[in-house]
Amino acid sequence: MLVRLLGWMAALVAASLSPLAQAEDGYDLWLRYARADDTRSQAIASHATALVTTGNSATMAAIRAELQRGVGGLTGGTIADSQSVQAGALWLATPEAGAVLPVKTDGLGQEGYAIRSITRDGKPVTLLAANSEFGLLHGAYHWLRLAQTGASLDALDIRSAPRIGLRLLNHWDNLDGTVERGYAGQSIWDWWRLPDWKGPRYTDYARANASIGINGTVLNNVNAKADSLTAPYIAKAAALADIFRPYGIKVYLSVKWTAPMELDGLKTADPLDPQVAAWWKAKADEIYRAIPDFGGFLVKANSEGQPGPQDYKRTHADGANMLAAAVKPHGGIVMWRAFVYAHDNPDDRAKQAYSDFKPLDGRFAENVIVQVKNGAIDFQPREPFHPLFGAMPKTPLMMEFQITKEYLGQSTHLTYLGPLFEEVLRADTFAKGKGSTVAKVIDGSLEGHRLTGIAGVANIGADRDWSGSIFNQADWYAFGRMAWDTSLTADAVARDWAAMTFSPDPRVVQPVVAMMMGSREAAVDYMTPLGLAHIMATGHHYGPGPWVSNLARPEWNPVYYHKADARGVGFDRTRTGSNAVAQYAPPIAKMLSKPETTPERDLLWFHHVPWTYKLKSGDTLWDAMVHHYDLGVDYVAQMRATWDALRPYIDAERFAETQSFLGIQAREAKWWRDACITYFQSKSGLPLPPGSAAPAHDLGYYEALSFPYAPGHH
Ligand code: GCV
Repeated sequence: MLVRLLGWMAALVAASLSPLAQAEDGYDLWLRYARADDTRSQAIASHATALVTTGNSATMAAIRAELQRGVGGLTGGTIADSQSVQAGALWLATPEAGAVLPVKTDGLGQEGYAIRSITRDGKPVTLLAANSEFGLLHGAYHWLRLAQTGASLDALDIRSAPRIGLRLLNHWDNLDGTVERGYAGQSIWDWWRLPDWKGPRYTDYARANASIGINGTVLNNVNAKADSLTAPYIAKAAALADIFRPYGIKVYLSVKWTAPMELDGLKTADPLDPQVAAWWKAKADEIYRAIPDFGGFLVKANSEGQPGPQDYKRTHADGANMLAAAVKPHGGIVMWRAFVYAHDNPDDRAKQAYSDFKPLDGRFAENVIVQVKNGAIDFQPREPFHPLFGAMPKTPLMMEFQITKEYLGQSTHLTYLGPLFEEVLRADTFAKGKGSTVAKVIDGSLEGHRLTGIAGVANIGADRDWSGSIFNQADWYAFGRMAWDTSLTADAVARDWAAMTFSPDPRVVQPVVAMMMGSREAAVDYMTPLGLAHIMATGHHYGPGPWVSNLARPEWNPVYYHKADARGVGFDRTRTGSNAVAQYAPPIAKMLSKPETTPERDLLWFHHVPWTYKLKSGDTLWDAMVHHYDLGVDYVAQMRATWDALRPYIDAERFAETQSFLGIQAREAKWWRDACITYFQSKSGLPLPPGSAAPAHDLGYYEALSFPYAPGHH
């Protein structure tokens, strides 16, 4: 027995010395705190000789633990707690702690922070000042980011505060452990063993989110089950809320409209029925008894088969306001989704949310915020910004992005979403003249709203690496950073992420960022170039299915979106078609009314254009379309080559996974290209432009492919 044990131990020691043992599984995300080189390590240590803090709250304990972990990992040393400021100390202080701060905290709110290199009694120290411990927490993560990315820690003079109040993840996690549109395994919420078993992963989830400024999480799927509002599930949510609270993260729940009927046998869910309102009020009271800082409700109503107030001939505002009254005494809010389209409405799907919601502007209670997807259809690789942004000045609107890449290659394609977020946030609605960006709509500055928010549909699951791939972690990261500061560029965020995730070595950061920055455009190219949309195959939305025309609802069929025929391709949304362009402010509507003035990237979204239409480049639409498909495939080949050259700098495990996934992406980009070209060629009847390779198979081959067990589709 002893001999066997010794043998085992020897094997373990050997394993820990082998290069493979240094491989990383991605669990640590961007908070790896890998040992810095000696020069860097000394620089960090000299700015962290001691940690001066006051207070013993759980938040302060979390801050101290994170700084210990960070400095410890980066330098191999420790950072000692100290009562007094000494040379090289990190001094964390709030005005409440009684300190007379040499840095003003006005304007930093309850979450912002200032970091400044100062001299205190002749000693150089780094002061991190904030109005609250949550501000200190965010500031500590900022300082750790500087330490991790190789930035200077000298002469710091940083002030940062979020403009958007609610920065939330939306989990589409089901109570049975599956995740709708989740590609990273099962749900991280172990509902079955909660509230008793509270695994360490929940704390690491909170750390990761706090490190990028996320301050709330909706735990369950918007396609909600009433059961999540029963006492046992409230207790489970409360257990999570307890873990997240020290990190400044509040818990929210999605609710099912008919919960009062399903759970307590009420005869109706009519929002104007006093019994229904009383039920929700009592339910809210019950939740707040368990979770005093509960954030509020998220609602998907009258959308894709979900029940809602319209079933009782009431409006979305009637429904939202009734729920808002229930949570208001507790300071809660209601996030009411505008993602609606009705099976009995023959109008262009892209118009329906605006048509339903615009007339309700000004009719929502003050603690209601309407949650609008970035585009009018559904998280496509590219969509023009949603026309509701800028069109409801009296109503706070929050953004809904999708971090999980339902339509962008899911877990295996490297398609960095930072550029998508940036493109949408910077889009100009012209609602109040030039410069009325979507970012200004959602941060409340354009129309003077105090309730502001941004949500991202999470890409998190129980996979060891959280997000299904290492590079998908970047989308979670970018969402948080850009929600905190909408003026950040996707490029800057990618740099930080690459430096923290792999190495601050420029030989790593530069090529990794280069791969990332063009990757979303490449997916647009090999999937839906020039404004095409929603031509994914049925159900799982993974591969191509432009030919699909047999689904029950017209707007579930790709042919509805591209309308390809012998003459041309694209959806006419001008006056001669659905006139969706009229939902935009006049300067945009005018620009979009003609193909010549429409940005080419959105051309087929707004116009049905002849195959022989000449683009600015002089190419015909058909040739340009094929060219874009080729570009997308070529880009993936370049990413593979770039990644292969990074082998010496990346640990074996993460290198191999990414290499393998890029191989999948290369194969599938070609599949997308070939299938789409074959299909569209069957309409255009035109030859491929010179130099463009013939697709590998005929149309029948692509049409016959089927993937009944693709993940994420529940
Ligand atoms: C949660 C799309 C997705 C659905 C999702 C829906 C929504 O239709 O395919 O899975 O349901 O959007 O956002 O409500």
